[in-house]
Amino acid sequence: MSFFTTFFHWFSGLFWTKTAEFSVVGLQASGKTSFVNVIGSGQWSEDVVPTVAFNFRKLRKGNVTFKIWDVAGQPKFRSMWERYCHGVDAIVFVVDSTDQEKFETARFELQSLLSQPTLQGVPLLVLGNKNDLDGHASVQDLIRELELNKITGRPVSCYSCSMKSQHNLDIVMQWLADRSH
Ligand SMILES: Nc1nc2c(ncn2[C@@H]2O[C@H](COP(=O)(O)OP(=O)(O)O)[C@@H](O)[C@H]2O)c(=O)[nH]1
Ligand SMILES: [Mg+2]
Repeated sequence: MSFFTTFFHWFSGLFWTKTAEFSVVGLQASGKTSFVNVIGSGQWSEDVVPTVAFNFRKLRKGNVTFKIWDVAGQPKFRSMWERYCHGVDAIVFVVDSTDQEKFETARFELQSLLSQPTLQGVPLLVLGNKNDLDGHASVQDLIRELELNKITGRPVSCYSCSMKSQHNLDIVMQWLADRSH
């Protein structure tokens, strides 16, 4: 490599940003839009308008540009998840960890999504949201209920967090930044 090529690589590295693209899916009212709002603007709001179809958001943290698809969770939109998850660097699956009655549906939807051949190997991050509320499921509970230990062929992580108190969101953002390239 010539001096100039080496110099160019060093120089561009100072300004170059890396990119991580991910899709946020999960049942309705689990906190997907709240997540995107909180990481985007640091703003927590009690009233979130239910998402119709999807929102796209781009934001920059340090030298990482995040491209985020926030996909609606109502039953009629779930068939779109696969399309939005295709080709991303990570799938973020948000669960309301206080809504035990919906764990079975969440497991079914998550496992169906992951069984799509187009999504093979895509890393998965499961967020057990709303841990500011009493009676929320722990990470251990979520691993069992969503059968996360049966998932093979991709990296899987699960964190308990809260969009409201922003608990654990720093670890979550680091996990996502680590998927950038
Ligand atoms: N207590 C609590 N409520 C939350 C949290 N995250 C979201 N919510 C509430 O849950 C409801 C659904 O949130 P939203 O972001 O619209 O969910 P989405 O349908 O998955 O996009 C809203 O009333 C939010 O205020 C959280 O961490 N703690
Ligand atoms: Mg939403």
